[in-house]
Amino acid sequence: NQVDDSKRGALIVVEGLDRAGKSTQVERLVKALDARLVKFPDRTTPIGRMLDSYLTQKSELDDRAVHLLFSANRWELAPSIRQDLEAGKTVICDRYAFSGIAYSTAKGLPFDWCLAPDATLPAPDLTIFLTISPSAAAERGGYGAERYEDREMQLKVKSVFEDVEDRVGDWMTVNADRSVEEVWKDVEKAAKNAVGLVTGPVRGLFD
Ligand code: ADP
Ligand code: 2DT
Ligand code: MG
Repeated sequence: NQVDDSKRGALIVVEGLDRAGKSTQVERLVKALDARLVKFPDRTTPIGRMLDSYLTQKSELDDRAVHLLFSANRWELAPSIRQDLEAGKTVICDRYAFSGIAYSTAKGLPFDWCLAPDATLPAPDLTIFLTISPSAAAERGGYGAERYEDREMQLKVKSVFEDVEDRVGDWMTVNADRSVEEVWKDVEKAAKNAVGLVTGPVRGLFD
C-alpha cells in the first residue's frame, strides 16, 4: 500500500435540500475515505452559536448580516481545512458555500452579491448535489421547526442550486430519491474517483 507523500487530500462537498440525505451519505464517506468531517454551519464556534440561535428562531438578524456570518463561519475554518488538504487528508463538507448562495438568494438577495464573500475559499474538487423534490424530502419525517423548513422556501432553494451548478466546475448531480444504498453507490464511486484525480495546489472558489 504505497502512500504518495506529495499528494494532497481532496475537498468533497455534499449539498442538497433539507432531508435530501446529506448527513447519511457524508457519514459513509468519512468512514470509507478515512476523511475529516466538517459540517456547515459549524454551530460550535461563537459565530456558529449566533447562526444556531437564528436558525432555531431564537433571534432575528438582517438577511445580509446573517449571510455574511454563514460565510465568516466558513472562513474561520478555511485555514485548518487547507492545512489538512495540504497534509494529504481528505475533507468532506456537509454543506458549503453553495448552500449559502442558494438559501440567501431564495430569500431575495442578489445572486452575485451572495457569491462574493465566499470567493477564494478552498474550492471543492467535487461537489455532490443530492437532488430530490421538496415533497419527497418532506415525506422523510416532515419539516421541523427550524427556519427555511417549509415547502415554498425549499422550492426556491432547489431552483437556485440549479443555477449555481452553471457557475462551478466539478459538480455532480445525484438523484437522492432512491434508497440509501442506491444513492451511496453513485456517491462512493464519484468520491473515490475525485480522490484519485487530485493534482496541483488547492484552488480558490470562483477563481
Ligand atoms: P439531510 O442531512 O440532507 O437533512 P439526512 O441524512 O439527515 O438528510 O436524512 C434525513 C432523514 O431521511 C433521516 O431520517 C434519514 O434516516 C432519512 N434518509 C436518508 N437518506 C434516505 C434515503 N435515501 N431514503 C429514505 N430515507 C432516507
Ligand atoms: P442543517 O444544519 O440541517 O444542515 O441546516 N444555511 C446553511 C444557510 O442559509 N447558509 C449557509 O451558508 C449554510 C451553510 C441551510 C442548516 C440550515 O442553514 C442554512 C439550512
Ligand atoms: Mg443534515
